[in-house]
Amino acid sequence: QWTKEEMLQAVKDQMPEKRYIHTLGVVQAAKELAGRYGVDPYEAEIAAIFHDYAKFRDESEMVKIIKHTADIPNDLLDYHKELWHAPVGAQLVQKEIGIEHKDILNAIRFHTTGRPGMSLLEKVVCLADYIEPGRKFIGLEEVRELALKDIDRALALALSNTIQFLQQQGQEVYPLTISAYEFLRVGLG
Ligand code: DGI
Ligand code: FE
Ligand code: FE
Ligand code: FE
Repeated sequence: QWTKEEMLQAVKDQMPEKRYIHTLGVVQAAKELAGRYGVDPYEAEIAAIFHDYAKFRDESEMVKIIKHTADIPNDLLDYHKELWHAPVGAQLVQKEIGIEHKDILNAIRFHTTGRPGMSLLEKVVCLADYIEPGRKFIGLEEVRELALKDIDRALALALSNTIQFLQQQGQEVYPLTISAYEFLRVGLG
């Protein structure tokens, strides 16, 4: 139904130029990871295009959507606003763009926190968001190198870096972020 150009334009309309450039970086990184790990490159691309779709929606609209959407936990409202755009984005991409593909919607929904038992597509989008070419985090080069060899180790390190960073900032870490990390770590043995 939608061409790639139309999807990109729909996203571009939602955000400032800087965030759109980030989105293009995530698309590139997600396609590379998809190729490496045998994920459908088309699904990875669509999820990456839309992953930050709701990033600049009004706070009040996001609150409304979280309250009214049965499968978005309301406890998110007790945590940092930065967490809201991921599940709200999945909901809006379904309603406004018409995407019904569950795995794509989950990749958008969990791109910020991760979750235990992530699908490969979810991992690709979450990791791509962290390693895209425009990012500058401490320890990012190590995650980029790991991403070439072992997606689980790379994602575990990315989540661990994020958790450490938030704790250093005195910010509360959402329990799902912790359990996503724990789940991956147990899997690594
Ligand atoms: O939307 P992006 O900036 O591309 O990246 P993102 O969706 O991964 O993360 C947005 C922000 O959310 C980022 O600054 C880190 C923060 N974040 C991730 N997990 C948690 C979190 N913030 C809190 N307070 N708690 C978390 O568990
Ligand atoms: Fe995001
Ligand atoms: Fe709810
Ligand atoms: Fe992002």
